[in-house]
Amino acid sequence: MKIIKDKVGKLSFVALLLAMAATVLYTPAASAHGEKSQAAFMRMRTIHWFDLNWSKEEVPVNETMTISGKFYVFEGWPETVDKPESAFLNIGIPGPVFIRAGSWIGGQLVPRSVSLELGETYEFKVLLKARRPGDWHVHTMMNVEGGGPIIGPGKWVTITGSMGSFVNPITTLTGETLDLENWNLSNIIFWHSFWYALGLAWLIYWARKPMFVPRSIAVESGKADSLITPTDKKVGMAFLAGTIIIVAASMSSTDAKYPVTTPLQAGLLRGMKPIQIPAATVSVKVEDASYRVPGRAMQMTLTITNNGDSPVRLGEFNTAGVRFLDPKVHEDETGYPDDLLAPEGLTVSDNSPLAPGETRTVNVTASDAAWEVYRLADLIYDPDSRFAGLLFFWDQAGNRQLVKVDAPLIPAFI
Ligand SMILES: [Cu+2]
Repeated sequence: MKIIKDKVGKLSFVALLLAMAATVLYTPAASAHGEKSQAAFMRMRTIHWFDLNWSKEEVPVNETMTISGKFYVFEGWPETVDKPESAFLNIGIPGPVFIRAGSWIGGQLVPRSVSLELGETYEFKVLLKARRPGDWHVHTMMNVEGGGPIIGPGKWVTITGSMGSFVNPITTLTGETLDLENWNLSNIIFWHSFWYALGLAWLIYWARKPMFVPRSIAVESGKADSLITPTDKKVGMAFLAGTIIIVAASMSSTDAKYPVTTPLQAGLLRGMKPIQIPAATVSVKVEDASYRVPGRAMQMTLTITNNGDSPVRLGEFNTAGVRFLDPKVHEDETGYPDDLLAPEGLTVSDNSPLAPGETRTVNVTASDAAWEVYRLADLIYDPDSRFAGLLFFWDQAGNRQLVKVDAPLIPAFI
């Protein structure tokens, strides 16, 4: 009877090990990124992405596309999120469906983390090379140390062709050309399997013996020494010595084969060049702002003063990548993602041109299902219900001005 129990115990232990191994190895394909579950204030009050352009909607494997645009590092950055002193310009995609061939901020190559200044606007570009066929949601993204990944707007891009034809050739500093996609793959597989097998052998060796309860009883009754036999000691020594010898030998053979190696480069790039935007000649004061839950609309009372020398009209309100437009002033021709664009979502009580020197108080409504779909309305349940965004004004000649707004938002439930 005892033997049967022991066997059952060992079997279930092995089953547990296999289950754990399977969990580690199983990685399901991600179908969404959770961009909508990121707190609304994170998307509205950290990085404002605008003038975005995805150069292609369909791209064959091995071909490249770019995502370019600008981002404004919001001046009223929330206290609860670490400042972007160490930030990394990234792309939000479900795994390596593209490889990043290069990224630039203000024209400078940024393969590393950068330090960004609050209140500044930067121009960026990311060059991507298509790797895995499928329909992918491609987002802009900024990884902020202590703040997490801050996701920007996403657009669906289709990659066509077959992944088998993907190549990623590079030339090393010693003049060797190799394909990073499968370079030394067999070696990588060998070492992973080897150490996995060795670890498993170690576990199985000890799992053959009585475990947990019998061991505990033996220890409590003062027979702990009897649990480890001289053979166990020899096996333990052999594992230890074997591991050290294998590591030392393989390391010296690797050193001999690749005498020149450089470490992975890390570190922080400072002094990113922001765009010099001329000071806005339009000033906006938010008198009040409320969000009407039943109407899925945000209402703002704005006092707008035109200190410039040409009449202007309000054409766009952009928050968290959702763009509300007044079609009489501005229409989007960039192929901006549909779900983030409300082409007629902006209503201004009086949007006749505001003459130079004139001040006017208007009611502005930004309404679209995106408030709920993108869960931006969740903002009203925050302990610090503030909204922020960018207002764009145009004059007759098509010159655009950008004005930032940041104010408390009061919900209305009726
Ligand atoms: Cu997405």
